[in-house]
Amino acid sequence: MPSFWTLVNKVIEEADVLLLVLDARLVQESRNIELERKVQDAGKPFIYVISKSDLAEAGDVLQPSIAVSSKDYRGIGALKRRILTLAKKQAVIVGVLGYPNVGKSSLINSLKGKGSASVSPLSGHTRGLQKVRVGKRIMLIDTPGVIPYNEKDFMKQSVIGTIDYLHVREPDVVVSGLMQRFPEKFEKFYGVKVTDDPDGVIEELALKNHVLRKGGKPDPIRMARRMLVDWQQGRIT
Ligand SMILES: Nc1nc2c(ncn2[C@@H]2O[C@H](COP(=O)(O)OP(=O)(O)OP(=O)(O)O)[C@@H](O)[C@H]2O)c(=O)[nH]1
Ligand SMILES: [Mg+2]
Repeated sequence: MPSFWTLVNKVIEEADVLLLVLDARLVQESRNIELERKVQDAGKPFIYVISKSDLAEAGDVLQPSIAVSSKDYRGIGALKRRILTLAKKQAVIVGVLGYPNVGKSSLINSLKGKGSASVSPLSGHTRGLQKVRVGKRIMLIDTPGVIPYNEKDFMKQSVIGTIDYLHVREPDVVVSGLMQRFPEKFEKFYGVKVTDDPDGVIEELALKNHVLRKGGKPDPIRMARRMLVDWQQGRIT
């Protein structure tokens, strides 16, 4: 299989408009500067599509952007109109780019109005390029998520779901970081007080939920992995 960047270059070349899909919960973290540079260098019109906007208010941070949700169809009609306005031609090819798991395939299905692109909570689901026609004028190209070379930031990838919950090695580190960043969300979802000792909070939850090791001690790693599932599947909002 060709490398991600080979596919991405091909899509950028072929497309008339590019959608850069970002996660509303972590807009800045889900940007990929290398990808944005390529799109800008190619001189192609693009839109930041802030996906999963049912899970968080992203605010008006990037231009040009539009907030959408594939769960409740928010912003989907408006996005379709924006694409057609930008294209200035009758038949438009639209490339859909972004990290694994940000919701690219789901977005394509919402634009089409029925399931055509395959979706999964595990990252790296879409392989190769998939073309999906929407109405008479729009052809969408679904892509696998872009993982930049030299990306060592496992925290960021775990939080976006680029590394899915099955593959995160240190879920306790990720969940501690998330709790410190979004204490209110975790307090509301789990009914605990998030203190400045996140490991203690994970242990408390492990005890409360009977996530135990042999001998009855709390199992924070297993508890943290469960919490990461809740986060990555969008239950903690
Ligand atoms: N709450 C919520 N969840 C979403 C939304 N869009 C996608 N998801 C969920 O996010 C996960 C990933 O969705 P996909 O559409 O497969 O993401 P992708 O970017 O195509 O992922 P890859 O093909 O792995 O690169 C799935 O569990 C979806 O149900 C949304 O608007 N709201
Ligand atoms: Mg996909």
